[in-house]
Amino acid sequence: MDFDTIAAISTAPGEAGIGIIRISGKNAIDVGDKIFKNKKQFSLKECEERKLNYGYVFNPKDGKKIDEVLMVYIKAPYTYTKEDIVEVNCHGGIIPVRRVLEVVLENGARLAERGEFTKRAFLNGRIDLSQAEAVMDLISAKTDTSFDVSLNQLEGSISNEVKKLRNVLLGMLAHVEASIDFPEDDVEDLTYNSLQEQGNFVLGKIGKLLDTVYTGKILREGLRTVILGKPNVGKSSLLNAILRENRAIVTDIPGTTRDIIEEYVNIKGIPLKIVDTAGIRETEDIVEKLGVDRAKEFLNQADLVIAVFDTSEELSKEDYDIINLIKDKKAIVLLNKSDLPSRIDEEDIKKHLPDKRIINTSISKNEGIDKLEEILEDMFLSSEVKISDNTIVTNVRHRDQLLKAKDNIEDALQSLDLSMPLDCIEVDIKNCWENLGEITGDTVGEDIIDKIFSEFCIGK
Ligand SMILES: Nc1nc2c(ncn2[C@@H]2O[C@H](COP(=O)(O)OP(=O)(O)OP(=O)(O)O)[C@@H](O)[C@H]2O)c(=O)[nH]1
Ligand SMILES: [Mg+2]
Repeated sequence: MDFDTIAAISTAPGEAGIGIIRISGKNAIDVGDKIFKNKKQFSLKECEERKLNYGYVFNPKDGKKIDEVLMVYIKAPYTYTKEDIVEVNCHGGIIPVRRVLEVVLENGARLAERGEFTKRAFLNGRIDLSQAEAVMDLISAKTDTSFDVSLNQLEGSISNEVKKLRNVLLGMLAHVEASIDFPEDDVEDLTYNSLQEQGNFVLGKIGKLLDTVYTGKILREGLRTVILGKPNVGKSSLLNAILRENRAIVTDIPGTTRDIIEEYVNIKGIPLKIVDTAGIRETEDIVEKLGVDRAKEFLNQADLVIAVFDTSEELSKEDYDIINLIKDKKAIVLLNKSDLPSRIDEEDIKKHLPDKRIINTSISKNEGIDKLEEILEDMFLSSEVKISDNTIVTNVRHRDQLLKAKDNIEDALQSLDLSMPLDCIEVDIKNCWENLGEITGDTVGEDIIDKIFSEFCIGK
């Protein structure tokens, strides 16, 4: 496509060794040519393509030097955007990059919108929409695992699956068309059977992709983990032990933590968004009461609860309240202060929470934390989904499209079961084909494209 010329600062703002200004579009090389001279007074076009050229950027209006730079131009189509591209490596730091950008904008480029370079890569057909989305995920990845999954997606893991399914659906549509155009009774039976077989194949594959959504969500957003327990059992001590820093205040006064404390931590590749809460108890103290309410709110949104009990004391009413609160939750139970004589019968807890993993810990002696981390890994990775050999759906938009596609193919299969007329079935198959096409961007509207790229950062 024939677009105008855009430019933006592609490196993060702040002081750094170098800063990069990127220019893309049909006049990119002209713009670069106007503002660059190398040491022998050659302009950019007189220099070799695809080579970093040492020289300086100047203002053509008054000839004043702006910064010493390395500059390169690369001709379309073998570039990120499939357009002519110029990149200026100037000194990092707010002033040099801003001054270079200003002179670029004065000489024929316009400031790029968020994600506009990647949007052009998509519109010019170098990558599809799911790959463009992967670019953003790569940049914002918080753990190695989520980075790896995004890299797979950029290399086409989702695109390939979706393309295969759309091909099957297209075959089904062709079959339906042919049967409508040339109706013969014996062929019709065959048509129904073969459509059913292929429809089930598509449904199965969509189901497999949807199975990965939970893992994908955790990789993307982090496992929301709430530490819960009555006051003084060692919740804040646990947070500190996991973070390996003294983040939360720890004292032997019950009711020390009043507000929630939220931190990110990476445990064996699993991103955890971990929350320490105020100890749950009935209290007249207004501030503490608010803290307890917030703890309960967070509990509702949690993917995982770490429930802490103090084994050096007998189970109290508050402990039983906690047990009730976590019964139907994914939870790990810590019996803490195991360095002190025990007054809790583990069997009693097991009786009330038969399906929960229980660990004895002494957080102050740093015992049992490894075990907790192992169990976390185990719980997370023992699910059906193995990250390494699977296409993982991490994107909510993809999930929604898959759910729609699933509904449509299920409708089609049901209609086939009831031997409904083929043109009714055709509509559902076509819808499924379109739902999947929205993932790769083949059938997507402009509004959705704009929305996706507006969430990108400037300069990407
Ligand atoms: N003996 C022993 N003491 C511990 C252990 N873990 C924590 N403590 C102590 O228990 C007390 C309470 O610890 P905190 O981490 O503040 O407990 P909390 O659950 O956050 O308490 P609140 O914020 O009041 O709800 C502190 O004096 C800790 O040093 C342990 O494993 N053994
Ligand atoms: Mg605390």
